[in-house]
Order: sequence, then structure tokens, then C-alpha cells
Amino acid sequence: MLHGPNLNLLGLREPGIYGQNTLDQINSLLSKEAELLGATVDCFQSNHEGALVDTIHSAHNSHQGLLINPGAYTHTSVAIRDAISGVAIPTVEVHLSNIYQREAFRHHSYIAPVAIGQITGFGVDSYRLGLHALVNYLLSLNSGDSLGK
Ligand code: CA2
Repeated sequence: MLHGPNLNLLGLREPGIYGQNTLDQINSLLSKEAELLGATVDCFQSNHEGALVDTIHSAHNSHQGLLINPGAYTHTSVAIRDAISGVAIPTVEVHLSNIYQREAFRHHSYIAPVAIGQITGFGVDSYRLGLHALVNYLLSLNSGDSLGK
């Protein structure tokens, strides 16, 4: 699970847009949910684009899937998009808010074309739904059916 810039402020500022939960609470919810699914999750947050790129690279041989809320880098970062595409780790993009209901500059995601899919607008539930989608996708790959049907 990669959290992008400013998401360390969750629960501490702007609860009206991003909710009351802190990043630690989201991470612990994901760990518990992963356990139910027979998976494990490592969580990392950074405000620095290069650190996020490095972490995506280092996941190459150690992690099967990537859940990412790229924060504002969603709308700007060719580097994060190229890193995801370069390591070819199945990726689900998640957002707390519905980026399509917000300012026009948030309507474009550089990440979406290299992700399996995107879940946006369900608050903390976006992360839980994203984890389920990712694990289901990985299980369907292992069962030899890439559409999961
Ligand atoms: O809705 C989301 O999850 C976003 O990725 C959040 C980003 C925003 O730039 C994206 O367009 C949509 C912003 C994260 C900032 O988080 C804060 C949390 C508390 C206080 C201030 C910022």
C-alpha cells in the first residue's frame, strides 16, 4: 500500500473532505482485512515523488500487487506511472474522494491507464474495496483465468 503526498495529514486536517480516519487507522484496517483474505500488506507513505518511485521499484521482487493512493501525484506524475508500468506489478488506484466530482484538474489520472482499475469516492471503503479487487485479481491470475470469471 503506497500513500502519496499529504496523506499523512489524514484525520488531522480537512475532515470534511477526507474523513476522520488517520493514516495509521487506515493501515491497520488494511492489515486486518488482508488477514481475512489470507494476504499481507506493507504500508508506506511519502511526500516525495522519487521515494514513491524507489519503493515501487523495490517491490518488484518482493510484492505481488500494489494498492496506491498517489494523492496529488495522480494528476501530475509521469514518473510514478512509468515506475508502475516498468515493474509490471498489478496495481489498483484508490481515492478517498470522488476525483470526478471535484475540480477539473483532478479529473485526469496519469496512473489509471497502467492500473487494473480505479476506486474513487468511497472514503476509507475505497481502500478496503481496492484490496479486495487486487486480491481477487491476483487469485484469478493464479487460477489461470485473468478475467476472474
Ligand atoms: O481523494 C483522494 O484520495 C486524493 O488522492 C487526495 C489527494 C488529492 O490531491 C487527490 O486529487 C485525491 C490529496 C490528499 C491530501 O490529503 C490531506 C488530508 C488531510 C488534510 C489535507 C490534505
